[in-house]
Amino acid sequence: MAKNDRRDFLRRSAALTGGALAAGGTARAAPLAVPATNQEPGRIIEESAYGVPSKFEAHVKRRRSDVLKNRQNLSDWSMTPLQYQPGIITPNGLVFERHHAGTPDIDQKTHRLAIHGMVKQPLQFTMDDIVRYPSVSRFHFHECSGNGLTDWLKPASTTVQQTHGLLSGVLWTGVPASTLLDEAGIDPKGKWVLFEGADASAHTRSIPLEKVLDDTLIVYAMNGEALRPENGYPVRVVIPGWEGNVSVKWLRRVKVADQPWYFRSETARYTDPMPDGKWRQFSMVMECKSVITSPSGGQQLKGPGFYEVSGLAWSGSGKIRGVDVSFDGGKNWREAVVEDPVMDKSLTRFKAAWNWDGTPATLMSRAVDSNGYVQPSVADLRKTRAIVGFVQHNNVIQPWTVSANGEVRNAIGQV
Ligand SMILES: Nc1nc2c(c(=O)[nH]1)N[C@H]1C(S)=C(S)[C@@H](COP(=O)(O)O)O[C@H]1N2
Ligand SMILES: [Mo]
Repeated sequence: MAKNDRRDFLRRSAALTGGALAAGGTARAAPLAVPATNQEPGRIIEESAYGVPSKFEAHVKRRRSDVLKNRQNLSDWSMTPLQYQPGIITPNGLVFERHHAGTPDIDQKTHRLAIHGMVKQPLQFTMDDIVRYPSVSRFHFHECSGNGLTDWLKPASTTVQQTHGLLSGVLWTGVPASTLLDEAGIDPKGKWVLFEGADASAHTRSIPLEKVLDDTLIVYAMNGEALRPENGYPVRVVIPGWEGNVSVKWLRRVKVADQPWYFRSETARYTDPMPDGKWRQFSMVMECKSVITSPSGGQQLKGPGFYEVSGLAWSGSGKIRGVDVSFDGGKNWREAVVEDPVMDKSLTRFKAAWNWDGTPATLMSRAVDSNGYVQPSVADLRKTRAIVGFVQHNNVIQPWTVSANGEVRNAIGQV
């Protein structure tokens, strides 16, 4: 940029933002005081320690839901603090957890994975065997089908962590499931694949072979290190774009058959009520969804002026094509900037400049995916779904209201 251009750009940005002051800076001419940290040496390197965040970030942690409190903690979940996450990657210590019977402690040296059923050659793998196969690393969102189930029709939760925090963005590393199945040799009559966990729930799902061969991964690492115990150490399944519960953790068994098994997780659970009174099964794709993470519920704006509205969008059936945002409860919509990289079945970051005039406002985002599927309102979704009780697969538009005093509140069902 030439000098004049740059000055011009800065002047235009300042006009848009109303100057640094309005964006929260405290402009003072006085020189900075020299802090104590400038005057004495800091801590020395601890070679054996695993790095942890600053003690001043202790509020950034996974939390349970405030709405559904379990009396026992064995079938439980904790949620990702999306309001504090910049970008599209969730650090491993903040990836949400969901398990049906606690986290097992499994030694990778003794763990075994079996492939059997309709295959030419049943096989058993050690972890050493698995990591010898050519690996792939892929960015994918990870979302529980129960994400949002407490907040369909009226606000129950306060923060975006509680409304949308059964969601994380991860770089998964592992072996394509097709590689291991090829090794065993699939019987041409094979159509479905069972995945079973080594935890006390022996969590099990039936997955169509087509999806397994398409993009399913047998994963041993997340975000550059071994899986965390709570996320499936030493090995789990990751089925991109599908509801979290099909991504079986602590994987010990893969079986091929010509039909699904109709497990409890496919009959009594993980089914959705429909308007005609029937229940739909095998509804595994997580449809296109978005949410504004900043500003979001429980936050407090510091007076009128410039705000960068920012959020996450994702779709289980493709890429994010675009995101529209509204500041007036859906009367007017404006295109947000979708930030690179935009990847298949991955969290995507969007941003929009907003000059808040200090009057009450309602912020909403609406994502469209590469198939042209538009994120629905509750009214839209009610045409095809029955919303009664704690229903799964909630991908409706999330409104946040900003009051004149700057308080941001969950306004689901209010606009
Ligand atoms: N073995 C096993 N796998 C499991 C589960 C479980 O309880 N046991 N829970 C499932 C559910 S409901 C979800 S949403 C995801 C959560 O994965 P995470 O804890 O890594 O976020 O794991 C799935 N895989
Ligand atoms: Mo889940």
